[in-house]
Amino acid sequence: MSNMKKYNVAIVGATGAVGQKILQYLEEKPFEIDELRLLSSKRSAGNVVSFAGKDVTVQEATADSFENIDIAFFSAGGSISEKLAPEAVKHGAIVVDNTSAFRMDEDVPLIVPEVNEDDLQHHKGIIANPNCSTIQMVVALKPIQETFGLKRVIVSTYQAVSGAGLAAQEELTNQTQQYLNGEEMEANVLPVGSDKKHYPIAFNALPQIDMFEENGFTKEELKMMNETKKIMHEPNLSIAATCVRLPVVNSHSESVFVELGQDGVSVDAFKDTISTGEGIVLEDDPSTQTYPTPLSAEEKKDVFVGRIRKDLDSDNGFHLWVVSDNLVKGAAWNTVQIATSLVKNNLV
Ligand code: NAP
Ligand code: 12T
Repeated sequence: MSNMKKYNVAIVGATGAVGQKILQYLEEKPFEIDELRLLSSKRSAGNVVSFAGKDVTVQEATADSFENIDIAFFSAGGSISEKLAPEAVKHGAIVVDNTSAFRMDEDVPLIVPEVNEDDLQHHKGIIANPNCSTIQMVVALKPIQETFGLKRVIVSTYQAVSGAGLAAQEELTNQTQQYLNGEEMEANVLPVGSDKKHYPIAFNALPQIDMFEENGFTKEELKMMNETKKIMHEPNLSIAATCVRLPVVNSHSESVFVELGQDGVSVDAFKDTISTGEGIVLEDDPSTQTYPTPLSAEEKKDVFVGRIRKDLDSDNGFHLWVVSDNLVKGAAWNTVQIATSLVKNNLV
């Protein structure tokens, strides 16, 4: 990289599922780091984490944690971002926020670099990383939008427990063990830690991710719908989502139905367009049973697409299956890509 300036970086939520992955991608040196400040709650303060061969002691995140920081990654939940991101900005840092706190604010760019990198130009200190399920879908939709136009999207998700944090991952492991031992499964975290009821996720499927809203959709579903319109600059797109949690550890899968802006597109033309999309790997061959799965996508940075079919009744309708690692492209890798783009374009 030509720009050899070194940056001071903070990670709020460094000990969490997403924070640990951000560390992993920063170790690949997308840009030069001078100081790295790892922040968490009181609980993990004092823990020692190794980064690029050096020990770094985790500190409690407070309003004063951001002195001299250039880039601050936030991944500790929405309420912590609401409280501390403005403090980081006051100290001159640029915030890349992984929570839903600021995503729909008009002043906050909501960025997937393959789709709308240019929206970074008018940032005011806070940049939002979209929801994991939104990110992988818009990467797949981008080449379709550009080549054929988009009229309507209907998506159903098959989401991994890792999206709900380390506690949810542990809950799946424990319940699986309990079930196999013939014991009663204990449920305390999913579908939503703070909601009234909890259901087992092991050997199950839960049609609730995040809280319900008055209109019957969950917040996760509404995030997918609203964030997609904002990122793709398609305020009038018809879009509906159903979000379901499965007993899968990592990687979200999505069954997506799209209606194109034109009729008569062939399957071959549609596949060609998908295969040229940035950040997309086409894995699609029924004759060899080739299609992406959560396990095949794990730890990879790309969005994988397969099962492309033309609808049998609607001449502008196509079906596709979209899989990506929700902690990688869905969270940590996308935030590191955003920071790298800020550095590259002298926006820090
Ligand atoms: P996690 O594994 O539960 O980790 C939570 C992290 O936040 C830990 O580092 C924890 O520190 C820290 N934390 C908790 N309370 C804190 C406080 N009061 N002050 C400072 N730090 C605190 O969760 P995760 O899966 O990494 O997710 C973290 C957040 O990222 C989520 O709440 C969500 O907002 C966001 N997220 C976004 C996406 C996406 O779609 N892009 C995906 C997943 C998560 P301790 O070790 O001290 O507890
Ligand atoms: N409820 O960043 O539970 O908006 O999988 C990401 C993942 C919210 C978010 C999950 C969630 C977000 C989940």
